[in-house]
Parts: sequence; structure tokens; C-alpha cells
Amino acid sequence: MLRRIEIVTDDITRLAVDAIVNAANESLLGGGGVDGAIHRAAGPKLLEECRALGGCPTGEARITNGYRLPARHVIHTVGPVWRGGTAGEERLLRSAYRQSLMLATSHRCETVAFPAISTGVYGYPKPQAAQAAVSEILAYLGCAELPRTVLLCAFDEATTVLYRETLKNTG
Ligand code: AR6
Repeated sequence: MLRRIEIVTDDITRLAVDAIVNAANESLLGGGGVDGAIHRAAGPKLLEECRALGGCPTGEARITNGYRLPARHVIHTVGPVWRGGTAGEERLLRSAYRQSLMLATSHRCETVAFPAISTGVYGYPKPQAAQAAVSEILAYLGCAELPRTVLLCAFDEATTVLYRETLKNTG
């Protein structure tokens, strides 16, 4: 079967794809981590467009231009803050992936790259987050033609290995 999920170890701001996903917060006005890196690389026009969106609830997603990024679009999504696992975190994380993919489809994106949403400042345990991400993406790709390829962008080697193992053991 054609492999539609690929793993890359990179800084997501360097990827020349149709859309990169940003792990944002509900304000959509920037922050640290991957959010800060994306805003720095895209330039001030990204913040201007985000300001006009008026925020984004947890589990939802919004799309903007990529401005100075090599990526054409940025899909901003808000993952859950980890509160121990019994506050609907998995449902919200899956929703963040699914809604991002739906935007990618409606904007005809062939390739979209995801960072490990919620696994930094928001404290979601990486193995559980990888499991939810892979299973939600596979379910979505099972009934959508676009995006053709989803890149899981790992920022470090440990996350790359984790994604590899998770992909091997899922589906
Ligand atoms: N490219 C790819 N992955 C990255 C990069 C990068 N340039 N930088 C960090 N990561 P985080 P969250 C990985 O904290 O947990 C922000 O302040 C990082 O190793 O960026 O969803 C927002 O404004 C980690 O695995 O996002 C929110 O307030 C993953 O990206 C809050 O943080 C996510 O870490 C969101 O927290």
C-alpha cells in the first residue's frame, strides 16, 4: 500500500509543503515553542492575519497564508493542556488533528506537516499523543483523497523513533 504518512526530523518552518500546522493557543496571537518559531519565520503579516481571526477554541483549527515561510499555508490548531488524561484530552487532541486535516482538504493541500501538538508546553505525554495522532490521521486518510501525504515532523531524534514505533504498531 502507498505510504501516506511519513516521518521527518526537522524544524517545521523549513518545510516547503502546502501547509504546516501550528500548535497555537486559543488567542492565536503567538507564543513560545513551535508557535513562536512559525511567527518569527513567517514575519509580522502572519500575526496581522491571525489577529483578524479572533481566536480559536481548543480542538478547532483556522487557516492563514504562510507569508515568508516556504509553506503556502499555516493551519493553526489548539491542542489541549494535559490535565491528567481525564479531562477529554484525547478527544480534543484527535479533534485538533481532524479539523486541521479537514482544512487541508478544503484548501486542496497535497502535503501537510504536523508538529507533535500539545507535547511541549501543554504537557501531553508523547507516547499517548503519538498514538492518538497516528490513529486519527490514518482514519481520516482512509476516507479522503487529499491530503495525499501527511508528514509527522519530529523536532528531535527521540520523537522520530517514537513515531516510527507507533506507526509500526498501528493500523
Ligand atoms: N519544528 C517542529 N517541532 C517543534 C519546533 C519546530 N520549530 N519547535 C518546537 N517543536 P509546543 P504545545 C516541538 O510547546 O505543547 C506555545 O506557546 C516540540 O518539541 O510548541 O502544543 C503556544 O502559543 C514539541 O514536541 O506546543 C501555546 O501557548 C511540539 O513541537 C503552547 O505553546 C509542541 O510543543 C502550545 O503548547
